[in-house]
Amino acid sequence: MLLKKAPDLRESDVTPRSWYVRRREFLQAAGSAAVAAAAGATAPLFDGTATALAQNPDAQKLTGLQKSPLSTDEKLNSYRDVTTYNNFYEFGLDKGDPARYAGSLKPRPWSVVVEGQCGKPGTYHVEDIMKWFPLEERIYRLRCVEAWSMVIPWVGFPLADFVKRFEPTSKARFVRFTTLVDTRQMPGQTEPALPWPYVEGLRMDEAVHPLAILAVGLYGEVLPNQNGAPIRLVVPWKYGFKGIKSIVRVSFDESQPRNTWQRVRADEYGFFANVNPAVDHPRWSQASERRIGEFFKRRTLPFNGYADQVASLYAGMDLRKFY
Ligand SMILES: Nc1nc2c(c(=O)[nH]1)N[C@H]1C(S)=C(S)[C@@H](COP(=O)(O)O)O[C@H]1N2
Ligand SMILES: [Mo]
Repeated sequence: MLLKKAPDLRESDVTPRSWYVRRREFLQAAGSAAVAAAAGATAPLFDGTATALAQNPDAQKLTGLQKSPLSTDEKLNSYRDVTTYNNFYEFGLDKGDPARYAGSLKPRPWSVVVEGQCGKPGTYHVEDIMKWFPLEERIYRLRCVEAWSMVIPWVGFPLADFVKRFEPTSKARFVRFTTLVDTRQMPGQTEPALPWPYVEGLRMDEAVHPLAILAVGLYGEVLPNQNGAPIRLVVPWKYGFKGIKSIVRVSFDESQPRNTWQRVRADEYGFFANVNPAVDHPRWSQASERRIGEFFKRRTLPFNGYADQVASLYAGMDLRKFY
């Protein structure tokens, strides 16, 4: 079966065996609400086509979207691929777990705390944030560190616009993002699969690069819970794990944050996480990738194909050392 990868291709093998042993208890802890939400996601994960759209009839549509010229024109992965093959360890380790169990997440009402080295700290409702900026559709490749990729039509706005609105001071050299911690809404957090909360960060010049966006939707609808509702980061030239989901805190920091995967295994996952076919993961090659829905592998491109736009951010840096 195409999507059954060798065990050495999993981020999850860094996690304690107890997770698997206690998985049954976890499923019980996930509760009936999550199980009910899973009812719509019991069909096979992957049907081998990238065309059949089966969007959620109850989802809120996002209208008046600008089409971004920064989009790729590659063939989209299907709505089903994008919403049933996920990494979101707060809901379990299997690719199908987020679609099955993320029904317990309550993405409205939702507020985001902005703090640190900036002129306008505060707490902001996500509905308000969505009105500050014109929403656009941005079609990007997502390249997971596990050597698979997808093409996803995100809806969002430039992270740069968000950052500038809070007037970061000259001391703000990094932007740190934090995911919700709530074991009721995110039952996977009862397990030590990762150190919670999930944390990610960008250097300020990366954060204000026009390719970096905050996404609030995909396929013209508000984000499904499993994709990081209500607001998540998308940085297309970096491995997918930089794309932190369900953000509750944005902090302007003086020093480089320790992101979650670096904390888990610093020898395998760095702060920069730029897609780089020339630097293998210690346990597998990064030279190629499998586009979900395709049989043959593709060559992985430096910076996930966005080198022309972003390579200059790293001029003079040894990308073997700063992986
Ligand atoms: N909070 C949180 N964010 C997360 C993750 C996670 O486990 N928790 N997984 C990351 C990884 S490894 C990937 S590849 C992308 C997957 O995003 P998608 O499921 O929307 O495709 O989310 C990233 N963001
Ligand atoms: Mo990933």
